Amino acid sequence: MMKANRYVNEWVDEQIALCKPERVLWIDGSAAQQEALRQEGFATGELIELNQELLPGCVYHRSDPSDVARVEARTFICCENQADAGPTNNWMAPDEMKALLRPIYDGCMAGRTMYVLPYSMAQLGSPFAKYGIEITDSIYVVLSMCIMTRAGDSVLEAMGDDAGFIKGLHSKAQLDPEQRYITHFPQENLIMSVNSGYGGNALLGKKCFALRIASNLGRQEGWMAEHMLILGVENPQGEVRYVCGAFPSACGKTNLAMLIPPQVYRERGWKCWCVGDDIAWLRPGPDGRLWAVNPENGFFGVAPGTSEKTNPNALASTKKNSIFTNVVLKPDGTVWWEGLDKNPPTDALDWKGEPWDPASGKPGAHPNSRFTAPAVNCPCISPEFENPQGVPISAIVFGGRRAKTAPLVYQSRDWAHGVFVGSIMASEKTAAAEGKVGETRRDPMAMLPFCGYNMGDYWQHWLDMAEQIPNPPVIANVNWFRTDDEGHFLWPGFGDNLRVIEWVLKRAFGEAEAVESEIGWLPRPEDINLEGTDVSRETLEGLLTVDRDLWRTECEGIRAYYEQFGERLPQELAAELDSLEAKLG
Ligand code: OXD
Ligand code: MN
Repeated sequence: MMKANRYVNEWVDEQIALCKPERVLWIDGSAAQQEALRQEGFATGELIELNQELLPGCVYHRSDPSDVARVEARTFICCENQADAGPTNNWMAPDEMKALLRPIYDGCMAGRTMYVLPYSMAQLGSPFAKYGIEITDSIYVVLSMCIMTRAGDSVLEAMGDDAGFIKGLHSKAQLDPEQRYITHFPQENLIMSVNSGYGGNALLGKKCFALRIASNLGRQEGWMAEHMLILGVENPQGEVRYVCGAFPSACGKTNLAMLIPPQVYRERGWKCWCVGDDIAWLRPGPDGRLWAVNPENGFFGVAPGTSEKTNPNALASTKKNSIFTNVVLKPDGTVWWEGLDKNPPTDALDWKGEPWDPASGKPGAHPNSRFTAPAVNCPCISPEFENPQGVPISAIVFGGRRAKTAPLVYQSRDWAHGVFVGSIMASEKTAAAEGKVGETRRDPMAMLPFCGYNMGDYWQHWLDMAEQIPNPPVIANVNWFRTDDEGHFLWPGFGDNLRVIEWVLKRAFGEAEAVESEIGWLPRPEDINLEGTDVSRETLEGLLTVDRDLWRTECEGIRAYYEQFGERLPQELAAELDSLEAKLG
């Protein structure tokens, strides 16, 4: 067993004194230790073994029915000044939050094992890499973190004598929703999460560290932590160009990250490679371009809707060494969820563990049920996935779900305008989400729940990055969800989205034409390849129109949204909005 450095040991000892576990187990990253933990999980019922012939290495887990999603209302940024957390984050002063949490953690691991898990976000030894220690009392969390990150002794070794690790204290405690807190102390690189066992709240490497804490680190150190997929697009000449994409939930982000080119593209030799499905860490490279790594090592994907048709690569990723949470459990030890196929099992258990009748109208899998799958399982995982230097980014696409306002695609005029385009991202609610259908939720850069400091300062950081990136990626906005007057989608989406990405990437290399509009550069209809689709030229023309009246109303909404940031709103963004309004007349 590798010995941790004294800073790690000191911090762990303090947490032992607070949580008072019966035992402490350091996670070494070995297969044997993980197997022993699986066996223990089976014995206590925390885990259920799945059919080892059909799903080798796979296990099943149910979370508490009150604990199935991230809890934004109970997620806090605890920095000294409330203004530094900004109007879009919950805030509490660090001392006050710690005083509130102390009694909740006091003795919370009595009779339990405390697991101490060293992990790395990004490839060990990469210039991007940051190391963390997660303390937890959940075997599910340990096994999930071993999939989602590089974990174990090798991380302690890479840390050496460094005191600069990210501290994460997690306990399921009593799973009490009233005492559930997901808290971040950016000034101490500390995360404290309690009373939840759900992945997004409990796998601290993901949203808590790789976005909320890392966004702070990026600002201090001159890089960016973003809620973005990373996709490599290989053209018939064998050249691979990389694009990052930020989308709010329910906009097909995982599908885009694992896109399969349309048949006519495949026949010509186009290929797509997944580097990341959720998070990108971006740094200026010595060549003046922006380089990206995916700091994670696995996918924590939404199961419902994932099928052989919608995303065969994601499905294939789950066929071994994966964890399924809150899906339907079939009597043969395999799993099912809505949208997997058209044959719901009739003799299975639902996500709560109760006998399930597909005719009941109740979903068998929770709508936010998940798979946790190793990235190496993905058939289209990029050969550059393990490259510690990352990949050079030629384009960034922002997107949302807009029935009418946003065209299929438009390109920003320059970096500052691109930051504006990201800052005004919005998505209309679907029936699946809370709130009124059609209501827009503004979600700048898809970072609304994940930006660990004032969003106004975050935009300023984006603007300031320009100086370090003389050769910046182009920035575009895409909208796969435009509808006709009857509400039918006009664009086929899925693999056909490559047609739009192709234009964006060609723009980055000066290989495609565009026309200027009030909102930015638009492709001419002939610039989007429609070969092999049944999208007509007229439909495409319609998809590329900009309705001035809608955009004038949009500007009012943006102005109202911007207002809450007061003087933290960067001047340049205020100027972009003024200029857009002036253009619209
Ligand atoms: C996720 C999310 O789980 O964005 O990735 O909520
Ligand atoms: Mn996400």
